[in-house]
Amino acid sequence: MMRTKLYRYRVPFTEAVSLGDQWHTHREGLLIRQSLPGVCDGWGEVAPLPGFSRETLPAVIDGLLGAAYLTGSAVPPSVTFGMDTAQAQWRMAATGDGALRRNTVRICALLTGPPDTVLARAAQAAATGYEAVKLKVGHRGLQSDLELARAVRQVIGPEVEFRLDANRAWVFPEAQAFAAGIRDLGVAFVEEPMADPRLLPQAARLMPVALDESLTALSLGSLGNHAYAVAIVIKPALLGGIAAAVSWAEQAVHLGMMPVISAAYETGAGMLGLLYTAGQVSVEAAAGLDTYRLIQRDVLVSRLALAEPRVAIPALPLPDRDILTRIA
Ligand code: OSB
Ligand code: MG
Repeated sequence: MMRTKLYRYRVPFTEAVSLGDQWHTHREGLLIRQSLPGVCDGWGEVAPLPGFSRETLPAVIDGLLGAAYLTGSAVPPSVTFGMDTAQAQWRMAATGDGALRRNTVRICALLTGPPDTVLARAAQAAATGYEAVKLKVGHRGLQSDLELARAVRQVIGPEVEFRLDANRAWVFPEAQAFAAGIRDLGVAFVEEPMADPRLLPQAARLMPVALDESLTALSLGSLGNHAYAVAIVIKPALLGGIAAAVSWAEQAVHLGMMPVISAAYETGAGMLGLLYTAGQVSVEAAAGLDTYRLIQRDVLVSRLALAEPRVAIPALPLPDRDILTRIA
């Protein structure tokens, strides 16, 4: 008999994390275990991201404990992602990694913290061989953001791919001023520059733009209407799981956009699903999985080795029962 077990976790971040308009000191979510004892076993993470997911953790728990997802109400993306991850593990254990196109995944270093820390991390990333770095902008004030972006480029040298993420910070004149300020910095893209996403096509005439938050409001079939963007940031937990994420990625490739697989602050259990997703995409872009650094205490017995420019897709994870509370 197939068994499903559900566990709840709550683990601290290493530093407060801003999501939407709230600061969070902890990450909370579920691990879902699907097994046929003696035959197959897989673990996935179901962890809606506050400020980004439409579903909430309590609603997901209700849905999983009741029969909601069996009887009509749509399965939310975070749940599909967890189920996909658990099933990917069975397949990996049973038949090997047949769906994977590569054994390693390139990682984009995420530069967080105050300016000094950002620059120190940027220098360290370049020195240790990271091929891409990402800096959040939009919250320091335009001049400070521009100065820091320029300093980061100085520190990483001309070869490292430089990504920016504004998380919808700007009105049009601000975006214009920012675009003018980064013109000579060789920025790969700016994620979501516009407070009003209807202005993205106009912004894309001034700077290379990537879609992130906007994707959850789009359908895969309409992505072609957004070919002004040079990249899309694909978060499987927000877009409906591993298979859906790979479909978004291949559609992006078809349209000439860079497909960036990215995290929604998953723990190690979810990171495995993200690595498995990134490994399946035909075109490799450095994946945004460096948020793992901010998970201070993982739900796995031993941490994944993700703090490197290129990481191996690891074997099956062993969750740590001491940090999990079984709820079903
Ligand atoms: O804005 O891209 C974002 C993580 C959770 C929610 C939103 C975002 C992120 C990241 C992931 O920045 C890290 C990355 O993309 O490199
Ligand atoms: Mg983003």
